[in-house]
Amino acid sequence: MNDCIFCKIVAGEIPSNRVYEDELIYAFTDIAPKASVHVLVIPKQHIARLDHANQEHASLLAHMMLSLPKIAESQGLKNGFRTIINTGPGGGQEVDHLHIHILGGSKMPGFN
Ligand code: D5M
Repeated sequence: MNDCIFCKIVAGEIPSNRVYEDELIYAFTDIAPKASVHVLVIPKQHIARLDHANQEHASLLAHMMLSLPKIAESQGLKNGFRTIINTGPGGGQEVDHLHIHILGGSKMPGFN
């Protein structure tokens, strides 16, 4: 966990472009955007992957989900957005700290 780059972002040890923060979650722009708006929403608590979460994390996960629309709208996505959670190597997860991608605007990858 100490080597987790997203934990270091939460701690302010690695710079990030913060777009939202509260007591439980932190949101910042993706360093390699795949769309004109590309934000990552993470729990401040280290949870490596979605499939490492359990019932103890239920309220935190709900808070993350319910925060997505206002974070997206704050970034100008008034007409909807896409969310992606990559889980494990089979899901293409590269950073082992749970994160929800918010994508919107042009050049969105994935399913249509
Ligand atoms: O997505 C991991 C995402 O994390 C990927 O889109 C790049 C992004 N990333 C990696 N390092 C940083 C920093 N330092 N700032 C902002 N964004 C970053 P995954 O779902 O794991 O493939």
